[in-house]
Amino acid sequence: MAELTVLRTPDPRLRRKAAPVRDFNGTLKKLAENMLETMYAEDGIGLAAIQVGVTSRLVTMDLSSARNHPRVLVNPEILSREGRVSHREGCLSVPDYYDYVERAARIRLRVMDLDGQAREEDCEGLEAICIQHEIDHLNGKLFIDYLSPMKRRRLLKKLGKLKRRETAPVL
Ligand code: GNR
Ligand code: NI
Repeated sequence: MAELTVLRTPDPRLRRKAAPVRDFNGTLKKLAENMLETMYAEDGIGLAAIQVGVTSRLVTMDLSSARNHPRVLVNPEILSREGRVSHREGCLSVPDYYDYVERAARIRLRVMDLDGQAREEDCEGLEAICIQHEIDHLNGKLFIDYLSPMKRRRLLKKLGKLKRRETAPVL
């Protein structure tokens, strides 16, 4: 297994749209394993392939507190949504920023496993929130896109400053 590098905003690669997985082969399984290792190393509850620079509709997740329930979602698709909830979110691609995002409280999901076997399931709570966050990644969307224009401007300014400081030339 190998740990992968997680891209951070404003990396334009986070804005690409991922394509459906069509080849259910060893390369896919290897990528899923490496994504799980990366997700655990970074203490995330979910990770989308887009975040490690791969434009495939592949997501890993583990919502258990013991971190021993790895899940792999291939080509996840929301069939229907119900209700609204607001939850404080964070993102491995947006370090050190957390804020409330409103999403559907319950979703019906169609998803495939690593062998291409499709099934449907109903999700709610943190699981439903995390899946919506990850599917957004697969469509090039970040949770900070939902912020009010004022909050967004403030955050982008802060990120811009951090970036400049990191790359400032040493005189
Ligand atoms: O680790 C994560 N925590 C989290 C908390 C609330 C809502 C969504 C998430 S996902 C995030 C990991 C991540 O960036 N996945 O894309
Ligand atoms: Ni994220």
